[in-house]
Amino acid sequence: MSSRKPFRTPAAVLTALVTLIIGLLGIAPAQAAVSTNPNAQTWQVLVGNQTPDMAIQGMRFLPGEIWIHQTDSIKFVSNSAEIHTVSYGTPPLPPTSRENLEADAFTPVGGPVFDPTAPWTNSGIIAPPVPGAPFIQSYQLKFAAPGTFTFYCLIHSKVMNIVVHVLHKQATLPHTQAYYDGQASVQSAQVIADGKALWASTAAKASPTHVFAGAADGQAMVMRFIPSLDTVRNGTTVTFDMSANQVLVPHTVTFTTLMQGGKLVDSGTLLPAPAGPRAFNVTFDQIGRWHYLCEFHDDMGMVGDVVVTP
Ligand SMILES: [Cu+2]
Repeated sequence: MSSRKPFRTPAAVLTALVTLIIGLLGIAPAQAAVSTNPNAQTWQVLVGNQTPDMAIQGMRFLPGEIWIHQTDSIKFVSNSAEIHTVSYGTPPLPPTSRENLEADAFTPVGGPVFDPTAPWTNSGIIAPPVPGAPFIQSYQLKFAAPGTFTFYCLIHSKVMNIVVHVLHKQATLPHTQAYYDGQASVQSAQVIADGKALWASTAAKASPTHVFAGAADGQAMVMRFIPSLDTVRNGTTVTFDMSANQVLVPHTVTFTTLMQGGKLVDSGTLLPAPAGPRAFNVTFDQIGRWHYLCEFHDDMGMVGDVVVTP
């Protein structure tokens, strides 16, 4: 089950993609003049971030803006369990279906030198290693010509982007890698704080009969059931609610042993409205402790229990 997770995650963002591919073209012209500048530097950018328990996932490049010289390179490095891409331009398949999105996200396009005149550049999936999955843990791109280029994550839409300013070789750069590392730390902490606040405000709205299946805003996702441990009396109906997700992350409520009508109780894929069913109701009719999980995010610890008392 968990091995399917990375492949199923892109389904999440189906509708988010509708707004995604607009306005990213038409930037600077390129000269194919890659020199062998001995002073060329490789800069590092982190892709995503998370808390150590993976409960909070950040949808940010760290830093989100960088100034480099032409002939320099950027190494984008996986920094969270969630999958991401480094992408530029318009993907070949319109993101109107999950299949198209997966095909675009999983297919690397472009060479080691960035070509801003190409319609589409894509890293493939950047993520920690998963057996059998074609994930890369880092992605290095060299920049030949000056210009300003906005890259984004195809999985999480244009809200997760990085602006790359490529300056002429003789220009003075405003910052060092150490500065960007500091920026990355500050921005990472901001994202985590945002996720914790979102988690707390969602918990304040929850009750034993109203469990939230995750929460997400523009930059942080809480990969937890809120609350994850629930106690109700037999006969109670519990609503598992998707409405705290403001981005189109998918979750499931999949019980591992609770049977009703001869089959395991399972919500199937839930998406926030209007993309899909926004809630799943379960009326508990058996005393016991019932474990459930999110099929997409159980690897990140998105699991729960409902204790049903007489
Ligand atoms: Cu989930």
